[in-house]
Amino acid sequence: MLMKGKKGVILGVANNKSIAYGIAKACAQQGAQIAFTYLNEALQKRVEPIAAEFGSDNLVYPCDVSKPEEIKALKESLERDLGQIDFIVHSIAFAPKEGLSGRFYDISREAFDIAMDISVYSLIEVVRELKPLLSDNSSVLTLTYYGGAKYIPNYNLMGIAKAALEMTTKYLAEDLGKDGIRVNAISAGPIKTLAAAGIGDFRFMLKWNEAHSPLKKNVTIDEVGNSGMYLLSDLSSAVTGEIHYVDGGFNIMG
Ligand code: 0WD
Repeated sequence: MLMKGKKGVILGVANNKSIAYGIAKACAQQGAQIAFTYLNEALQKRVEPIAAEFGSDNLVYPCDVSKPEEIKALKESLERDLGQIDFIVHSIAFAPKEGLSGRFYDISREAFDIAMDISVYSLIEVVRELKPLLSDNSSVLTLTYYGGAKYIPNYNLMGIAKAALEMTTKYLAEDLGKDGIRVNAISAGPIKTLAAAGIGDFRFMLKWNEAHSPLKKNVTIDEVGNSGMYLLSDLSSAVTGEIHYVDGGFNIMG
């Protein structure tokens, strides 16, 4: 029971294929108490049964991270229902479809701003707003992808957002280390989820990763979940500012 006594919030469960679902499962199995958020009413119907599955029926809150007032309301709700928390999982990204295929340099300012706002700035704002609730031995985790470190066909605008997210992870880690808060990212290999469906020729990415990674396989949300649980637990008490690859080793290949 590596997460016994720990309480936290997971943002970014859309359904039971979401990476955030894999992380919730691993944390719940190790005894964590988890609060969940949903983006909108359509997703509320998906997230509520998932929360119930993990014994969190009364810990489900709206939070569209593009709306500062919803982040503030989340803080109030968590304070009321959980008091202190020990972990935050940020498993959220969005880019308008025009940013996920075709020629990168055609990207509009509007699409660029939306992707950066939802996929990057939201991590900073969520951490800042929830900081008063974080215990002095707490852990923040976000999700990134190799397309933020190297060119990946069609990842385009999201690659720029992930590069910014990875540096955000490091700057937050430095800022918050003195308060006993660790901040890490998992760079997951490609997984077929709702968000992934928006990326041009995603099936090719899956095949390519499988064929060219040392482990010769694609990763599962359970595998990312287990690594996430480690980064949220005290097992990783000396780890912060890390971009931890959970990709079958794909990133080491030349
Ligand atoms: O191959 C993949 N699937 C990888 C995903 C490889 C490596 C990293 N990632 C990252 C994604 O970029 C994202 O940061 O993992 C994170 C989670 O993505 P996911 O699990 O692949 O996708 P999904 O199940 O769709 O969850 C992402 C969710 C959204 O789902 P939809 O499909 O509705 O966009 O992010 C949430 C939403 O629930 N989301 C928001 N939540 C609050 N406010 C917002 C928002 N404005 N926008 C999207």
